[in-house]
Formats: sequence, structure tokens, C-alpha cells
Amino acid sequence: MSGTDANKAVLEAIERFDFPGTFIDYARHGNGHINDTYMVRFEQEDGSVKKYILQRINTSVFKNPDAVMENIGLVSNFIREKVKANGGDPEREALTIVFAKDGKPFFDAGESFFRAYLYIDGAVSYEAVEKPEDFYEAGFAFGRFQYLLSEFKADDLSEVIPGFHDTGARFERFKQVVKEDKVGRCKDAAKEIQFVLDRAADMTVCMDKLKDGKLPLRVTHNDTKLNNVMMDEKSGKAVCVVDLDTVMPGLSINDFGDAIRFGANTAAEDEVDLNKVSLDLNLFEIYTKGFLAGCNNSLTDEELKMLPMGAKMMTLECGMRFLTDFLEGDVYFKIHRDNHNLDRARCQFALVADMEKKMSDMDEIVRNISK
Ligand code: ADP
Ligand code: GN1
Ligand code: MG
Repeated sequence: MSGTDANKAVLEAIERFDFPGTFIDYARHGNGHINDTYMVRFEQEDGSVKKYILQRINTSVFKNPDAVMENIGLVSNFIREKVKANGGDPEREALTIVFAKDGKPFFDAGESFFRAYLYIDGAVSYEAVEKPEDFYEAGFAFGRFQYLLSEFKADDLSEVIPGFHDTGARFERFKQVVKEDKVGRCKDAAKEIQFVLDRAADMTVCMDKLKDGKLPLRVTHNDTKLNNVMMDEKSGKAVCVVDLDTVMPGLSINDFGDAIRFGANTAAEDEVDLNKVSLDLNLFEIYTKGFLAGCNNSLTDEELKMLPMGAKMMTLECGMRFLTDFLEGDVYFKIHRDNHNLDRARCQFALVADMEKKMSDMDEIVRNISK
């Protein structure tokens, strides 16, 4: 879609939602790799300005966006009731869907599929840990999110991306993509491809534990990046977990692990200077404390034992996903420069290599916190 067409589509979507007040403007918002996010402003009768989030859902990633919205409606309503029961502010501590004028929780424009939320005011999300306390807060928020959803009926949720964190299935697909080499890029990534192939034995470890009944299936967030939690600008406390697109049955160790992958890396996710990439054990410890406190100590012994493996596997899986996308011609994740997905993959693999060296340190930290 050209820039002009995209703008037209956004303006039409703004018309279709039931936003009270007079439209002021809209602007791109956030740094997600999947959806297009906008902040929309409306002037109210009393002259105040109210903000909303408008998002174009990426329908090549989410093939059934109606089901995504149904999941989000169920989960956010469930969380809202918990917030109310605890005397919290439901408009800030839960995501609130803004309905379209036709009463649907989305606007389906054919080529584009939009949804809208109340904007969580007075809160920010971070792309990197600025203060260690922020990371504790993020850990607490994601742990708490999972704990709150422990009473939610998992069967009510659609599996919107089947096998989202089935690392073994992703590995099979990776090998197929390498074999086909459709856009001729395998020659540019020989070392990285080998890095993945060398870890074939790791790929099914977590899912095997699920199949064997050693790890429980829970309702999880599945995309626990630091920038998916809103933090209060003043108090620094976590306010609300956002980006609920991938809330599905999953493994607690994956929610833990993906947050470590992103937030406990001493470098950005796409850092090209690999000397800067490492696992910050201090941040690992801080996040672990926050996450376990948020989970209200509800994790089983096997889950606790497997947390470090969750961190390694989410990093390896994510690197493999970036590499797969590079080898397929950048069709899944948004990129902002040439070789962006390859850079992201290299950075994840450097982090995996460092985690492998620090596995026993991570084990010890988890043991000390959970004893
Ligand atoms: P993506 O799936 O593309 O990552 P997100 O749903 O995470 O999209 O939104 C992108 C960013 O927009 C988030 O990182 C967050 O900063 C911001 N955001 C999302 N929802 C809200 C909201 N309801 N209120 C305020 N900011 C939000
Ligand atoms: C995507 O949407 P965003 O940017 O929060 C991706 C995650 C990856 C992440 C890597 C639906 O998350 O799975 O871990 O990029 N989301 C989806 O940064 O694929
Ligand atoms: Mg996001």
C-alpha cells in the first residue's frame, strides 16, 4: 500500500470508530515489528484532549483477526474484573477496546483490519532497561498477568498462530527454507545457519516436557518484550501489560525467557557490534525476582528449574525466526534497513552463545531466589 493510500485508510478507520469529540490529528506510535500503531487525538467538549490507540493488524501474520479480537476481548474483560475487585483503575490497568460505530470490536476495511483502544495515559513503554527497578516491575507485571489468568479457561481462547512457540516445528520449517533458498541468501548466512543446525538437539526440549506432562500448559502472553508493558511516568510502577495478540495457552518459561532475551541483553535486539552483546546477570536476577513475585510463587519445581533454558530457547527461537525471515526475503518482520533481519539474528545468536556460558550462573540465581 502506498503512503497516501495508507493515510486514507487510517483516516477512514478513524471515521468508523466511536471516538467521542472532534478529531485533531494522528501520528505513528511505538516500535512494534508486526502491526502499524497510531496515536489518535480528539478534542472533548470541555477543551481537554483524549487520546486513543488505533492499530492496523498485520493480517498476513494474524490470518484470523476476528479470533484475535475475540481473544483480546475475553482476556481484557477478565483482567478488568480482577482490577476492579482489587480497587484499581480499569481504564489504565486493563486494555479497553473502543468499538466501531457498527458495534463490532474492529473495522474490517478489506485490505486493512483496524482495532482501537483507550490510550493508557501517563504511562510509557521502554525499548531498553533504563533503571534496573523498571525491569523488576516488568517481571512483576508479566508474572502477575500469568497468575491472574490462571483461573481463565484456556479452552475459550483460539490458537491464533498455531505452534507459535513450538520451537521444534519452527526448526523443521527453517530447514525447509534453507533447502529451498528461494531468494538465494543462504550464501550470506552460512555461519548463522550452521549455528542453528548445531543446536538441533535443543529444539524440542521444552515441548517434549509439555508432552510428557513435566511442564504445565498455562495461559501465557507469548510476547513479553519490555515495550509491551506500560509503566507509570511518575511512580515507575508497571501499569498494564499490552500487545495481547498472542495470548494463548503456552509455557511460563517462554514468557520468562522472551523477556530476558530482550531486556537482559546488554545491547539492542539489532546491535551489529556483537562485542556489545551479552547477558547481564544482574538484570537476569532482578527480572527473576519480579517475575516470581508476580507469579505469586505458583510455578512448579520443574518450571523453576527450566527458567534459564526458557531464556536460552526463546533467544535461539527468535534468532532462528529472524534468520528464516531473512532467508525468505523479509516477509514477516518489519525491517528498517538492508540485512536488518540478519543483524537481528546474529545478535540473538551472540546472546545464545553467552547464555550457554552462563547457564550455571543462571541456575544458581534461580535456585537462590526460589529456595
Ligand atoms: P505491536 O504488536 O506491533 O508490537 P503493540 O500493541 O505492542 O504493537 O503497540 C506498539 C506500542 O504502542 C507499544 O509498545 C506501546 O508503547 C504502545 N501502546 C500499545 N497499546 C497502548 C495503549 N492502549 N495505550 C498506550 N500505549 C499503547
Ligand atoms: C514481534 O509485535 P512485537 O514487535 O511485540 C513478534 C514476537 C517476537 C518479536 C521480536 C506476533 O513482537 O514474537 O519475539 O517481534 N510478534 C509476533 O522482537 O510474531
Ligand atoms: Mg508490541
